[in-house]
Amino acid sequence: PTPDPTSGQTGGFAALLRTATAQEHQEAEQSGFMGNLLGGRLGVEAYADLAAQLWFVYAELEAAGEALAGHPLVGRFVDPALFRREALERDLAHLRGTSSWRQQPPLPATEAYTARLRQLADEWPVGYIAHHYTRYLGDLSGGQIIRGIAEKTWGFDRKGDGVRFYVFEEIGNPAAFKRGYREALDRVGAELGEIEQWRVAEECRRAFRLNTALFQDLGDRYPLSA
Ligand code: VER
Repeated sequence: PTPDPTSGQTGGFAALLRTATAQEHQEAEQSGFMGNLLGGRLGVEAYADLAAQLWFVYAELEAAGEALAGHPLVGRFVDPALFRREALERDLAHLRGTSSWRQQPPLPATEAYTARLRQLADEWPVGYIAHHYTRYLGDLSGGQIIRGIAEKTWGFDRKGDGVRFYVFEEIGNPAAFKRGYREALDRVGAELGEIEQWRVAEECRRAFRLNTALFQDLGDRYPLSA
C-alpha cells in the first residue's frame, strides 16, 4: 500500500520511516535466500557470499558518510561507532582466507545499490539518511537474531570472527543507541518538513527493495529446490 500523507500519521519521522517500510521489511525478511540462510538450509559459503556483497555496500555507505560528515542534517547520523567495513573485512578474512575475499566481484544488485548510494551523496544527501537508517538500525535490531543463528549454524565463536559484522563493539547499549537515533530522526524530520519527510520515507522503501534485490541475486546463486 502506498503511504498516505493524509492518513493522520502521528509520532514523528522515526515512526513514519518504520510504518512506511513495514511491508518492505516483511518482504526482505521473507526472501527465499534469507529464509533459507536463517533456516540453516544453506552452507557457510552462502553466508560468506552475503558478507562479501555487503562489503561493497558498506564501503560505499561509509565513504559517502565520511563525505557527508559535515552536512548539517546528514552529518548528525554519521558515527564511526557504526562503521562496519573493517568488521566485514575481519569476517571475510576468516571466512575466505586472508586476502582472497577481495577477488569477489559485486553482483548486479549490489552494483545498483552502491550506484544509488553514490548518486544520493552527490545529488540528494538527505536521501542518504534513508539508507543509513535502513542498514544500521536493521543491523542493530534483526542483525542480532542473524548473529545468533550464524553462531549456532556454522559454529562461529560467540561475537567472534565470522560474525563481527553483527557486533557493535563501540555501542554498549544498542537499545539506548536506537532510542537516541530515533530522537535524532524526529529532530531532523521537524526541520525537513512533511514533503521532504515523505520523500525520505520513499527512499527508505527503495533501500529495502535494493536489499531484497540483493537477496534475490544471492538466491539465484544458491537455489534450493526443497
Ligand atoms: Fe529487520 N528487524 N529483520 N531488517 N529491521 C527489526 C527492525 C528493523 C529482522 C528482524 C527485525 C531486515 O531483516 C530482518 C530493519 C531493517 C531490516 C526485528 C526488528 C529479521 C529476522 C530479519 C531477517 C532477515 C533487513 C533485510 C533489513 C534492511 C536491510 C530496520 C531498519 C529496523 C528498525 C525499525 C525501527 O525503526 O525500529 C526483530
